[in-house]
Amino acid sequence: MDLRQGIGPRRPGKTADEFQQDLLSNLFYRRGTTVESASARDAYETLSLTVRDRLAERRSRTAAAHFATNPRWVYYLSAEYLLGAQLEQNLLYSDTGGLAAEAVKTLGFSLEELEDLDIEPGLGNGGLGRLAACLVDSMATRDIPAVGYGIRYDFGIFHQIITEQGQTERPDDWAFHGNPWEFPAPDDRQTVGFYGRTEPIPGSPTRKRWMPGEIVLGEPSHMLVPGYGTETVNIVRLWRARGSEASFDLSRFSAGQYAEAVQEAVRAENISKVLYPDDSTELGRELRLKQQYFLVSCSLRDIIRRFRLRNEGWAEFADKTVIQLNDTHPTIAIAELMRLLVDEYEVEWDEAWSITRRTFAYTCHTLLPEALETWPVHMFERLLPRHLEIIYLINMFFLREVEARFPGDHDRVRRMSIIAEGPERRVRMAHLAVVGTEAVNGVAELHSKLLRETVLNDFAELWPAKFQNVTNGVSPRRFVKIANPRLADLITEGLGSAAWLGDLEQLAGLEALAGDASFLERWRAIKRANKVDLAAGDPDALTDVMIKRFHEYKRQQLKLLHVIAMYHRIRADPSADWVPRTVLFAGKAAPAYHAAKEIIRLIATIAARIAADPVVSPHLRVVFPENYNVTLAERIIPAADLSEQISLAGKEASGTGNMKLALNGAITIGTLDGANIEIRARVGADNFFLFGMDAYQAAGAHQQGYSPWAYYEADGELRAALDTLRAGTFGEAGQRVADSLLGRDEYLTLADFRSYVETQDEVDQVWRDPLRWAHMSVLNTAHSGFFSSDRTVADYAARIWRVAPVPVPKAD
Ligand code: Z57
Repeated sequence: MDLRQGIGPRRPGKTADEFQQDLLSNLFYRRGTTVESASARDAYETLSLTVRDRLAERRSRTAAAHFATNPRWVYYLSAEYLLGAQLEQNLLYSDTGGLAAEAVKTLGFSLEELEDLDIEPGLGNGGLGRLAACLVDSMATRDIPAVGYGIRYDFGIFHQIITEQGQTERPDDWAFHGNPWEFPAPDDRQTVGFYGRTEPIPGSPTRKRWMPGEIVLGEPSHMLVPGYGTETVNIVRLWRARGSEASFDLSRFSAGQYAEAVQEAVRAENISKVLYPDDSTELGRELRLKQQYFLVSCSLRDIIRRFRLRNEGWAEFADKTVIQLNDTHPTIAIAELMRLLVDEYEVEWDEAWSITRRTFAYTCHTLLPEALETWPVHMFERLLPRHLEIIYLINMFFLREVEARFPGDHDRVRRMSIIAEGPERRVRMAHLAVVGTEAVNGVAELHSKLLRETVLNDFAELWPAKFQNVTNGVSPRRFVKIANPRLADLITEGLGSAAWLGDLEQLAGLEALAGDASFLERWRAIKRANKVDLAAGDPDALTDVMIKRFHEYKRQQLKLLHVIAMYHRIRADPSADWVPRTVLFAGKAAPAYHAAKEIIRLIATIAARIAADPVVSPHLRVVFPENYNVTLAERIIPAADLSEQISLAGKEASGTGNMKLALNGAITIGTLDGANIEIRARVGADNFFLFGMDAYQAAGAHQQGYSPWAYYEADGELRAALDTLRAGTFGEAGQRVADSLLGRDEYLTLADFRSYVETQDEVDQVWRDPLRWAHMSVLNTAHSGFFSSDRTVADYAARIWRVAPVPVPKAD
């Protein structure tokens, strides 16, 4: 029965007058200030609330439609979300940009001023976190009932400062001034246990009682995730750790030990204090495992609570629920669901295991061994004793299955075990993730293939049907419409409609315009205007960008060797007709990743040296805008001419910056790695600068006696670049980078150098023919429609989740 009987809250109005009135009401009644005394921040908060109300109204209709339908749900579990700034996106998705721009003028501010105050929740490191944000956007856009679960870190990814000394880090107190986009939901708080011991339950062979030694509260809040061009508004629910009431020690307080009285609560709250700033590497710290279990435990209980709103028993749980694990970080969920079912809800083991396996799916995002999480057994045992017991049982049944399929193949059993034996036994989370899920996917064709052939080969032999590919994608709203409004307008004009924003394959229609000289001129003018806005050097220079986390496998060092080669060439012949270039690097290095920080330091040194060199600086400029984040990406990507995707083949799982740049008309120079291969297949080999060895050549190189010195000896230009570094011309960082390259050169930088430089020479040649370049640029945009995250989500929905959209009725 609907108790409201047709009565509901007054809906926010659609007219300019109503928007204006709502803005003033919010200023007075929610912000508690007046027009006369409103600060810019008052105006920002008030505008945000006014926009948020419009989405909240849609949210209430979405929740009602979902409740009525009792659909199959997607729950996305991710330790990271890089949502980006909220105001502009929410204006776009609520179609209130025009109303807002007018209304805020009456408060004495411009929309741009207020956008500058917007928060950017940096709750992630890089590609994996941004992918989570693009996927939740596209799930809402595709009307898929979904919740994204994550952690509300007090401190997000650190704020980076660049000096000539390299990178320094500052804390990112992202919600210091509050977060107007967030709804706290304290009534949905959960209780999470850690440590302690387990006890058998008499008469039950599999059930156990776990008596945790520490109890922490998880308090949720959520942010709204609107769909584009639809009524759906989903949520991302973020958990924050709090001490329980019992963690306040009254007796100590009474004894005057004030700090000691709260120390347990402080310890509890540390769990969601800070994001670990490592991308694609694992530290194996206990607090990180605590974060992971905290996210999982809170989220699973919330999922079960939501299931129970419309369903009884467990028979339908796996039909109504799919939980997607974003990498191994939330994989402990497999053991936790087993624990909840078996110990708390008294479901038989086999039945619980059947439910669990059918509920989960796992996305793997890497091939790097150092990114595959393993936890020391002794740490697990201390922190999560019951989960370790459950993992042992899962492993026992699993290894029996392996033994039955491959009798006598003891080595295979050892390789596949969830527990790695050795001097320090470890829990292999990727193995648990494969064993406990219905589907496993990689994030680009090559990556999925290499997963099957290498790291997960044994598992792919056992369960071939489990392994799939779902190529990543990016949100065209954020990375074209919002980031590059000029280009978006030209595309809409060229295609005669804005429908491409919800159906990106329509970009193919631009092909018909790629031969039109006046269209190409406008295309060029937009790129130039975007460069003027970015203000990172001569807008007529070729803007060559490498924007991504710093990691040796991504090979920023290769780009640097090319920069040094260009520097030497210009100095040798200053009056030649050089193609002017601005080389732009941006990105963060994990604070403890010394080799990556040396590379940043070296870039800073070379940038300064070139800027001070009157011979070289007219032709070549190196810039390093600091603190790369989603907002900065939105400024750089529209201004890029050349997209550097130069990882060693077989190391970059997919890449998503490569997609954003191609969509914005940058031409890729890249290896046959990750999604580069699919970009090249779509935009055409003629519109992509390919270089370097392939993944199979790369994989064999070290065993075949790879020697960086052979390349050093054979290539004079390479030798000159390395000798300059070795001589200390660019400081100690340069010497250390050269030592590493001439030492082992793990990522075969020297082997790919000649091919890279030759291809860069080709880039220069094409650049000298501006219309040819523009033509290639248009074709990159035209044929990148596949890389919409709307397509990615459609793939997951059809092949992995098997969910149907639930349309939300329009307001009457
Ligand atoms: C991360 O950002 C990625 C993989 C990881 O294992 C971790 Br941990 C963090 C990245 C990959 O390096 C990219 O190639 C990929 O495009 C991205 O995840 C999204 O799938």
